[in-house]
Amino acid sequence: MEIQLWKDILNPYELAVEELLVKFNHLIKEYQDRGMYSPMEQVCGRVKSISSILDKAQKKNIEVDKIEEQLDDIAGIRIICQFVEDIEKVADLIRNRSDMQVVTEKDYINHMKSSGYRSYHMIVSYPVETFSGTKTIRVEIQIRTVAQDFWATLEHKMHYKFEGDGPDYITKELRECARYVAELDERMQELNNAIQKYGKNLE
Ligand code: 0O2
Repeated sequence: MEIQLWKDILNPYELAVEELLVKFNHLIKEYQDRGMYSPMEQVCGRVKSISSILDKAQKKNIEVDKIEEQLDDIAGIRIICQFVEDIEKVADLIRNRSDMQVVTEKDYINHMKSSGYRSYHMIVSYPVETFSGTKTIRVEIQIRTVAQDFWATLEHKMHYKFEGDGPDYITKELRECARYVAELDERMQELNNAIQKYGKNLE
């Protein structure tokens, strides 16, 4: 496919990522301005590179002209939370927005992947105003804790380094670390709840 054609395809996805970053970051600011705790700690986003779109399409047997129709994560937003309970709050916040429509949800928080990966995924449809009119595209939103993100970043690095076929001892060690991450998240959540309760009792 010609470069100009790729540019035309990816433009709306770039716009969607830019807009959603502004919107979610503004929301975080609104929480801060009101002196409230924000369930979102940090937001980042990206548009998949052409080479990784083609790689994924090949892996999933998707024809090039069906990529837009069948690939859900050309545009991706990642929302990082402090605590596990924040994840559901953020998912709810997204479900209640009028500027996007939830298409599917995947709960890898309660249903951890065999790799040890934990995250909450939502595919939303989102309209953008482009040169050639309104275009509604799909965006993948990944919601996870700081600790889950730390783990996923390292595992992703390993996955790419060894093209999905990492040494057994590293894969095993990563699974072990995923268990520690889950335990850490749970204990930090309990600690936070205890701190909140103690604060309320003092009041
Ligand atoms: P990248 O480079 O991050 O974009 P499916 O819906 O099952 O047919 P798909 O689209 O792979 O197939 O869905 P899934 O499993 O929800 O994964 C979507 C994205 O979640 C992945 O995109 C990763 O970003 C992340 N992810 C899923 N599983 C893992 C995992 O085991 N480890 C890590 N680190 N990330 C994971 P890409 O395109 O695979 O990668």
